[in-house]
Amino acid sequence: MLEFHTAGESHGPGIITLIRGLPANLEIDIPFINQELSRRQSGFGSGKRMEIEKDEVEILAGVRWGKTLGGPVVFEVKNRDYKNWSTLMDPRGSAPSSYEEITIPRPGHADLGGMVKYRFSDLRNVIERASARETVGKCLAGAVAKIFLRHFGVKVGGFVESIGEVSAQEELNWEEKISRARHSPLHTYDPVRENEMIKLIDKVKEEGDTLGGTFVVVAQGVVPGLGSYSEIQERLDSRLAFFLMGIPGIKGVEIGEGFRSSTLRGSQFHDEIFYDSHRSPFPFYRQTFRSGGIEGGISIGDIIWARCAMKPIPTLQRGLMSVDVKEKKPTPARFERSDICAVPRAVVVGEAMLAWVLATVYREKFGGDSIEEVESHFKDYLTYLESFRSLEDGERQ
Ligand code: EPS
Repeated sequence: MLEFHTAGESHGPGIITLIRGLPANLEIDIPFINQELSRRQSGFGSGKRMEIEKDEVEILAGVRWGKTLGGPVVFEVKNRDYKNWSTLMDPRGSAPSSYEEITIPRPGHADLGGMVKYRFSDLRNVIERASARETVGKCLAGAVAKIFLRHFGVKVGGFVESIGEVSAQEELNWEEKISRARHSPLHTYDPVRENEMIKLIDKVKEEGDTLGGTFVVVAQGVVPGLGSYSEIQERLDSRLAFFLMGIPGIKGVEIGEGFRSSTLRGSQFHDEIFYDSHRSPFPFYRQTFRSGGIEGGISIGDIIWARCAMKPIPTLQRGLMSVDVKEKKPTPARFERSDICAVPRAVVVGEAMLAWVLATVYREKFGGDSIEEVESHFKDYLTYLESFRSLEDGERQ
């Protein structure tokens, strides 16, 4: 079973990612991981923190001379900002003789629930782990998943579709949207709407407010037959929804045109099935992708895609009304340096989670202790998929 865990606080020494279940001999492409980490840091709408951090991975365990050893792998990304917090966030020692506890929870944040749950008097204890800084670890796991998926020809991408009330509208295919988003400061594909989005972010910033939006994540080259209708834990759609919903700030997830499907007739929604003996390895295909490439919890061998809705960041310069939990007095929520809009960065985390879920199902279906064994089992499966084609005379060996 492929699993990842993250540890670390926003202003602590660093973020740790532990991955279990990787096959041995998988080459860990460090420049690629760093590139993914830096994509997560780029995106218009970020606050001052991103000027401090330049995330770079270090490997602490499980890899020798660039290749996995088959045991748990541990990565660390140091927090450069820690040097400014080394007293307040020191893992050793004790609290300084005088410091101010944070006692005003922000509406929409984990502050109040976390304080009650863990019996904290200082909200700093909640803020630090609930921070989106933790998504460094999610992106790292996703980058490793993408490296693993290269062995099976799977590519994962994504793009921002809307910021606040402004939506990208240009009619383009998946490839074009993904490739344009790679070069856009908002990770979107429609330059005209992008200008409007940037203006909107600037305006909302001046108003002391924040913004949400939507993004889409897409996987190409996934074979059919991953996941299962059989049990809830095995469904590819439920597993994808779980990991996408687990990204901080995500309030809605749909697979394909999930919400729109409720308003369409069956004849308008379902993707009809076609056959072409020239398609390899699998000859059955669709011309529309409204199901998001998953039917009955199983991949159908076409593009897989999902859309996420992100709420506006709960840390507002113009603090919303709250209550000081110590004084029990109505007080505006306190402002702590934050981002205005995190949607352009969240899409990178979304891609990471889609890649992660796909890596887990590939890992389960094809087993193996080394990448060589996984590849060999995968090759057998491709031969099986080919058996659905009736080969033309020239193709027969
Ligand atoms: C975050 C607040 C900001 C963000 C941070 C998440 O940090 P700070 O409080 O230090 O200004 O920039 O995100 C990251 C540091 C990151 O790397 O994503 C929050 O409150 O969640």
